Amino acid sequence: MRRARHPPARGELSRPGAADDQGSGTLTIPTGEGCVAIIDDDDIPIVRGSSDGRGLRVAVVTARYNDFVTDALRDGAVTALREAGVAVDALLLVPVPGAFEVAGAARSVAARGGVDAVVCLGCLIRGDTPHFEYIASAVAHGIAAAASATDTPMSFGILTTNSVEEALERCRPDPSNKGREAAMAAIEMATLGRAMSARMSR
Ligand code: DLZ
Repeated sequence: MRRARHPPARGELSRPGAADDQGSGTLTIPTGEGCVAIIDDDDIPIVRGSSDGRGLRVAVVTARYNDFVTDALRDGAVTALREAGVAVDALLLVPVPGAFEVAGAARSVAARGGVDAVVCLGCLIRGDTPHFEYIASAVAHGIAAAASATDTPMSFGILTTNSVEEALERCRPDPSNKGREAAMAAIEMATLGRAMSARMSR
């Protein structure tokens, strides 16, 4: 394959510095059949979130249905948020009846202001849940729409599993806990928003 090397000229791309900016190496960009441009990505501006939750206010909306799973997801999320530096009084727990109610509550809490991100938690188990696909799809779309309508990051920690066993595997009190993963995604997206505001308003 023919390769063209196109280092950008100095000054062609501006690159404001930032503490969270760890970009390095090269970036390979297809430019057409048989031709690839390799550029030094040190020259490309980058904005990214972090895992630092200090100063963030986060709501955790949790479905009570299947609470033998969702309590453990909530505990994983809260543990991760606290470890990331989110203060106790900057956390808000919002229990709701079931997964179907999660998006509405997430939207309500975000629309009232005062939160930087919402972690959405629930558990749908295929065998136990008639219309499983329909409900799962409604919940996913509802959360995406709520995040979009309120311009607030909302992470998706709704388990959709084939069995109780699969659900239990995903809520263990360890790094694989999906509540923990959702919490860290929420922090990254909230800090990404802050980083964008700081950089892109220049
Ligand atoms: C009704 C129902 C069923 C059958 N299954 C689940 C489930 O697996 N996970 C869950 O979070 N909620 C379930 N629900 C409850 C609905 O989400 C909702 O709370 C009720 O239909 C009331 O609107």
